[in-house]
Amino acid sequence: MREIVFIQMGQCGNKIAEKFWEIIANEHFINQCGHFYGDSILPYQRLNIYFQCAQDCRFVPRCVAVDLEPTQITELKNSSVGRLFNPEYMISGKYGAGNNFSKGHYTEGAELMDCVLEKCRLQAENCDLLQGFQMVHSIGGGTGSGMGSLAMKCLRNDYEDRVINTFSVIPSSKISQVVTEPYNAVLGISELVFTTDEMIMFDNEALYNISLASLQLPKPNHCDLNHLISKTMAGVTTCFRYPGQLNTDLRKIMTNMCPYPRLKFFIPGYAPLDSAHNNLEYKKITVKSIVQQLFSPEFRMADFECQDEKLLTCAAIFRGRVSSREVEEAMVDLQRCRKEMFARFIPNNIKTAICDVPPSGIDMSATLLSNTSAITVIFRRLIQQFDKMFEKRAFMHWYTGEGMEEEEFRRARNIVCDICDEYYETCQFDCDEDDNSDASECNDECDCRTDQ
Ligand SMILES: Nc1nc2c(ncn2[C@@H]2O[C@H](COP(=O)(O)OP(=O)(O)OP(=O)(O)O)[C@@H](O)[C@H]2O)c(=O)[nH]1
Ligand SMILES: [Mg+2]
Repeated sequence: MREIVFIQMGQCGNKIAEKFWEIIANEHFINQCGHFYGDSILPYQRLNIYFQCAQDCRFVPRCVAVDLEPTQITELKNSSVGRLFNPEYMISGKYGAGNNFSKGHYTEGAELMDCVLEKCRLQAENCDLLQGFQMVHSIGGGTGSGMGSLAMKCLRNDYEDRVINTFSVIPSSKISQVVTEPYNAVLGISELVFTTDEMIMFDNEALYNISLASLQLPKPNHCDLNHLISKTMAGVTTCFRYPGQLNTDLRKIMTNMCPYPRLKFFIPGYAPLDSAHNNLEYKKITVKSIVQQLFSPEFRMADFECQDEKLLTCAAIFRGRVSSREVEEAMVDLQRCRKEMFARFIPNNIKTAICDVPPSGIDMSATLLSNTSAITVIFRRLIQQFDKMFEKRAFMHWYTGEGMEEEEFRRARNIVCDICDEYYETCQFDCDEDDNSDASECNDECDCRTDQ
């Protein structure tokens, strides 16, 4: 088996992970005590990817839960999936990192790091053939950004040839009042870009907008956002969890999706999106409507106003009894209509996979990962907020007080700017090529807007 060790870091990471485990336990017919109650082989076949089989055929999530304060870990233990977890792999500190990257990276978090690494090592040793690590965290929090990036740095040293993938939540002032988040986020990204292989970025701002405008939730909260994130994570991991052909492990995703080593930031999408108030049972869902929604800006999970966005690569994973011909036609239609959006110097840059097993409650769904220049809009938003504070050295004493130096901030900012430049330069390759495209090829019937 190609097992994955899952790391859930900080409050945000553990809250999202709770939902994620709830969904995948349900999909794989694992009850609250960890026992398999299904009657078919399909959900059982690859259970070992995310679960460790313990005594009495009990399936235990192969995860390490970490937070520098105890509250969230206690909540996780008391949640509906709490009994699934092995308490020995739940680690908490006392006081938290106080929204401060440096506490997570250099002081409080560093003190607890040996313990975290030891737990990761034990989990890895219990695997037949470890494929890599996945971490879910927020890059706005002190623990999520500081300790999360430190953990990835240490794991990269210890497991050079394993794949490291993160699900990283980007902060937004629409849902959080913490002023130091742009510092933490820029510092976090500047570390993670060197230690991870692929980063799937969830922008809280976009998720908030989707919830408010498209799903019509009057006042979206973290729970609403986590509903969307966890469903998408379950979608992304479908190919690992069930037998299939494409992107069946972390390394294949990496190879297919990253044309250059530093261009490894993926924006996710999921369709059909729902909420507690927006019930899908009454809607007709077709392959065409799913594809339209996946690529429509109102439903993408990264907030951006990118006029000349270029999609370098993308992977779409369909679930349910969908016809591969219909999927192929819908994708071809889309590429024809939105020709300008796809980078021409990478032919066949859309990969699709189909998994017969639908998510529970609906007939079909799709998840998209896209490596797109639009990520730079988010990075620039963070840099702008970072610059405003850094210009006046606001809140710097919290960081220098823990031993950090101003130079580290400058370096981090430059690294994030360099990533933006690299995306920009890569997209210029298309301008160098002859443009033989003819927009009129797109027939009038082809409507790539969502019909939600
Ligand atoms: N989507 C989502 N975002 C969250 C959630 N909880 C916190 N956040 C966001 O994450 C950022 C704060 O990170 P936390 O995870 O609370 O912080 P932490 O990693 O525990 O670090 P410290 O509390 O500073 O030690 C803010 O931008 C929040 O909006 C959540 O459940 N879902
Ligand atoms: Mg916290």
